[in-house]
Amino acid sequence: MRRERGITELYRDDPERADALMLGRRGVLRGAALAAAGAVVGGAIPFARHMPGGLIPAAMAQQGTAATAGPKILKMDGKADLVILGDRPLVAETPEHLLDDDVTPTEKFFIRTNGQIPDATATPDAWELTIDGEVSTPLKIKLGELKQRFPNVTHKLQLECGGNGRAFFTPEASGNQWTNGGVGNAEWTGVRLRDVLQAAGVKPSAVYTGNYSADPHLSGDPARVALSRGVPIAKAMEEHTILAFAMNGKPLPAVHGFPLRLVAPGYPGSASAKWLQRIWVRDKEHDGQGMTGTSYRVPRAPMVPGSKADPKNFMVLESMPVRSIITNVRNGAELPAGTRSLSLRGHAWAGEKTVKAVDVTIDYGQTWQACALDAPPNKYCWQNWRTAVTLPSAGYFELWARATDSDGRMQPPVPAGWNPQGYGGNAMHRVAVLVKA
Ligand SMILES: Nc1nc2c(c(=O)[nH]1)N[C@H]1C(S)=C(S)[C@@H](COP(=O)(O)O)O[C@H]1N2
Ligand SMILES: [Mo]
Repeated sequence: MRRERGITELYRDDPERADALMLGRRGVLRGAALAAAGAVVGGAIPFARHMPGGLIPAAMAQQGTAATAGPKILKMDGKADLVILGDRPLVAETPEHLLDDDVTPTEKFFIRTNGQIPDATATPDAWELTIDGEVSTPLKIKLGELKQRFPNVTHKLQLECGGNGRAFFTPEASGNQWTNGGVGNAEWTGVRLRDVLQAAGVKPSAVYTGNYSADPHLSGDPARVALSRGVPIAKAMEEHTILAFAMNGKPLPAVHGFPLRLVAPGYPGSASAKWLQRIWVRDKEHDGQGMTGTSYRVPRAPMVPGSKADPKNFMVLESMPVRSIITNVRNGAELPAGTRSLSLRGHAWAGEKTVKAVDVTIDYGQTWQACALDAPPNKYCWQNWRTAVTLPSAGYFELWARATDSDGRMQPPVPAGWNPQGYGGNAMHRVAVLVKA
């Protein structure tokens, strides 16, 4: 704890000196600067000569600054100690070290709301779903009938917020400052959306879906919609796009969309509408709340970081990018003196792709070591990886994980593709550890 206080105090009491130590240095840390940086992170930095200039040590990158003394922790029945990123609307992320399970327990699953949380219905089987628009027979079907009429399927599917990783963009991107915890991998049970769409008879003119849900707008104004997104019709017809009524074997909790939600895995989480009431099959790209301007949209051509956006340059963010997390070692962990071998494990996923490699480094990327990587049990389940690293001495180390997707795309060291709302920031996960002397 002393070390965290030290960093916070250093920034509060003498921000210029702190910046000179932690940010303003160029190239190699030497002499007094190295000793001072070592004091801040709590130990010697054996690989200091490889630290990139300007790198903010991971030990402090996620622990709050002088302005935000510490994370605010969620206190909600049935939920673990998630970190609150916003309380109106409620947004909470899962610290990476709480994501160690292969299947994310419901209590540890992140929460993202854009509006209010609707009152849970007492009679879930009477919940009505409407399918209309570009279909030959519009449907109005109760959840009870939906469960009976269509085959029930269960898949492990990762769901990731489009803004996951946003906190690492420079300059700061607007929105909830997710680190890497806007993701979870639950076991979802429901019916395939395509079975239901086929029952309604999808017309050749169908291009896109438009979701409408029961969550009231934050303002309470019934004329305004909290969120209304959709997916291209081909995505809606995929085997793993489901209308889910259960999460990890139990009815969905209220915050996760009770009694019925979509799960469109691989896409930004916002496409997975909770509290779902209507799917409007459209003859063009949906233009509901969250589909236009710079919302869940990314530049076609790179833009100058921090510059003004031209909406004409923007397109809908579809597949999420590749990412990996280390889940068995907590950022800032102190390891007992003499620790030289350290097992590492975690998960990796890549939106609609699969992950073909995960590598780790302990020396700021000078050398990389390949990890063992499992195949997913079903498409869109995150993949487990593991390895062991050898730490040469006592001191401060950073463990970095980097995944590569099936197209050969790799996570960058810092988020690339700056955009005003900070989507798709998939920088490598960095975990600081201090091996006691
Ligand atoms: N109706 C509705 N559905 C929604 C949202 C919302 O605000 N309203 N938020 C979306 C976003 S942005 C994300 S990332 C996921 C989060 O799902 P979770 O809260 O179950 O983790 O739900 C999506 N579905
Ligand atoms: Mo999201």
